Amino acid sequence: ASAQIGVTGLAVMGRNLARNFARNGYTVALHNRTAARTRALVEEFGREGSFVPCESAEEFVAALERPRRLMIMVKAGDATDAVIDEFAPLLEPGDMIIDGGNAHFADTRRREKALRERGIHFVGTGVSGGEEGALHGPSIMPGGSTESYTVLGPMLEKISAHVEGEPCCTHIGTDGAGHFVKMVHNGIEYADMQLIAEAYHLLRDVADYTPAEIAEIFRRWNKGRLNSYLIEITAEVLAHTDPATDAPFVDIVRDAAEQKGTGRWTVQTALDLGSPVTAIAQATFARVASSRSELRAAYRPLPGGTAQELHRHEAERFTEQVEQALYASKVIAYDQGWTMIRDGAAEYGWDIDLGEVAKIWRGGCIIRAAFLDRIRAAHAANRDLVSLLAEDRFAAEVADAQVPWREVVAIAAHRGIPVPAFSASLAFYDTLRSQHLPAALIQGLRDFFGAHTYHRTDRDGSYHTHWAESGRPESRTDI
Ligand code: 2AM
Repeated sequence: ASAQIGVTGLAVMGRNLARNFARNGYTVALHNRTAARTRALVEEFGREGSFVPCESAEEFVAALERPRRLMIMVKAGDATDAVIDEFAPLLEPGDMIIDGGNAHFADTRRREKALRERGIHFVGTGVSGGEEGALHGPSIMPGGSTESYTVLGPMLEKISAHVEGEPCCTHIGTDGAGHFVKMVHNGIEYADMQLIAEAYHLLRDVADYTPAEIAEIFRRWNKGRLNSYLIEITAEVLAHTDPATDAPFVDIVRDAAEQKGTGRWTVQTALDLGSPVTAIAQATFARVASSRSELRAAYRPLPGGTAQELHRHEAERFTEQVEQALYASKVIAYDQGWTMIRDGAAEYGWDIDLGEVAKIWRGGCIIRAAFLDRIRAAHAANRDLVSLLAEDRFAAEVADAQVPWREVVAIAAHRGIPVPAFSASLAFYDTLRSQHLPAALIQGLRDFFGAHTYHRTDRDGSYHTHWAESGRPESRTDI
């Protein structure tokens, strides 16, 4: 036994993580259902470090130092269960199975419980950053026991991305906490991308800029408070021309967005938790709607808004307004994500440090961004922070942005340009800001048709009004 870690499942993510461990000086046992992949890795990259290629499961397990650390990098779902079933009988109490795939956190909770009963640590781990991240340093979100993190943490921290010397890896919480947080990361990613896409749509259709000009605008924004990986690559994609046609790349791509499902999981889970992740939900639905060609065909003949030409100086002013709207919406979307993490932690009993989540997303992952530093600082300064908008600086920024934000959403409505995530974020801001919400009327309607009762502003207790008879309220707590 000579390997500190073993990786089974050597498709691109597993292969790159295995190489990352090896490049960081660890001896890595390699295994794959189809042995050809194992051999290919060693042939191509064997010189990068110390690998122990293994053909059989027994050989693989025997190659691992104790406590064994066995990382599974197979397709999420049934394959993960199949591989666990294959390896668990070969392991001993104290050994660790690390699932670095994109598992649903509920599956991770189930697997962790089953393996814990056999004395095996199951560490469901979010890994973000795609192929490049896996190789050069991803953001890593391990769940599982604290005990497992003591052994595994230093290795994961070593191969993770680093920002200002700090690793983008921390113990998130027990059992499924890591995969839960990874899921919310992806939900936030959906919202961020949708907001960026809406900003592009507005600059293109209202300000009449070309994709190349908009690329320049994003480049400029990337030097300011919006500085982030997604803004950076937006500029690159918009600046790209299709070599086959010389057309802007964005114009030759079909406008039907796809998804692998983590955004959908986030929204489904948010409904169960009662977490109002409206920007993430709108982003997810916007992708779905863009792909419903039969519905788009039915709606296409319908009238839209009215267009007015903008003068150049107006276009420049509008661009600044869009930056404000984008920033404010982004703060809301991220805040909703953090609320959901807090809700998940409360529901499942995870002790999640919300500032640490921001810390480990500063590098390696898709939503890495300068402003995560400030989210981290806000949560670190106040561990009971309910919302980013309860922090002075974020509150001031969003307050400063609110007039242009409203103008941008109004212009979009006038023009008939869909901005579901911008407007959902603004509506969320106004909902939570309002002194009075029409929820009072909803309660009245519920009481009318279903005797569902309501609470009064002037007295404690539950009340039901005798709508058909006296119209008098009757206390339901008294009876
Ligand atoms: P393969 O190379 O033998 O197909 C991504 O699909 C990775 O998961 C691949 O390494 C693949 O192995 C592995 N994989 C998928 N389903 C699997 C299963 N049921 N058992 C073992 N490995 C599996």
